[in-house]
Amino acid sequence: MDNILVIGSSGQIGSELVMALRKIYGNDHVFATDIKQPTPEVQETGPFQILDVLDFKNLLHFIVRYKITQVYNLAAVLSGNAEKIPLQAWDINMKALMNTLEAARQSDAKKLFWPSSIAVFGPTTPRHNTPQLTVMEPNTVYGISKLAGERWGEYYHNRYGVDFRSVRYPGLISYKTEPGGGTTDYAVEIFFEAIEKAKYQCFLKEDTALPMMFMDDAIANTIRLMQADPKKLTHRSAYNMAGISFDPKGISEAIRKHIPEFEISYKPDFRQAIADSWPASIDDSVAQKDWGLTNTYDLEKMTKLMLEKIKEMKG
Ligand code: AKB
Repeated sequence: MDNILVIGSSGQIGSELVMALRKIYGNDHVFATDIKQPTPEVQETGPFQILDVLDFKNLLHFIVRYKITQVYNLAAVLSGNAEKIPLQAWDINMKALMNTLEAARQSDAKKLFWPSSIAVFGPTTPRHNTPQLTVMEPNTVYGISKLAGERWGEYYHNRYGVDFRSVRYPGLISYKTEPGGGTTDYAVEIFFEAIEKAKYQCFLKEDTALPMMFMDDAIANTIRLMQADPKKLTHRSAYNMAGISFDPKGISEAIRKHIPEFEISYKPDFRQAIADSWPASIDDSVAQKDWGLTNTYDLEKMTKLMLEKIKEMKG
């Protein structure tokens, strides 16, 4: 029987991943942890504990005490925030990863998921349909930490047999918990503001296309990768994950089909340069072939659901 530890369970991915894992593995077998309070759903359905992944002794103690066999480590400072505090962001992102890699090496929690990002690519990477293996020269703090993390994950796999698995997440779109400090956050904010104010001022230019994915697909694919036969995994750094590709103009037109009076304006800030260094679209055929990555939401389907759910939530 697997016991699963989710680190960063109060964040945008963690709060939904915990619920999906509890459905599969049972409430009592999925331990949610974070330095922030959880969502009511996470709190009410199973174990939650405050745990700082930067504290190695406590982390290892937790893993041994609760006989953890799998870890999902989602703790990270995202791209926009990392540019404001470069050295701290580097320390936090790297230490959080290294602590879980070391804990995996020293315990039975050998299976480790850690999210990489499209931020591992940079301005010299082919921008369209970016291949799995290509030039990688990220020029953001977050991207540099993600690329270094991928290399460390593969190293711990090859050297110590840690069952490290990772994907390069595109921007993730969800309505339950808002993201914090990323460059793709606009694609979540826009839905909330469309409903609340029927207008949105975007911090990226209208034609800045980026790869994105609806959270349900991201969660299903993450669990699919973790359940995949290890013999089928040809990459132990991180797999490209494409989802759908759109720009602010495209998403605003999709919203206008439901809210005709919706207006968008553009005021690019420092995050424009980050977005400009990232791919506009990604090729994830290797992940499709190795472990069956699938995407079920297109822009229209996602827009309709996001607007319905946010309206419901706002009552
Ligand atoms: C960010 O914008 O920083 C993240 C990411 C693409 O990794 N959403």
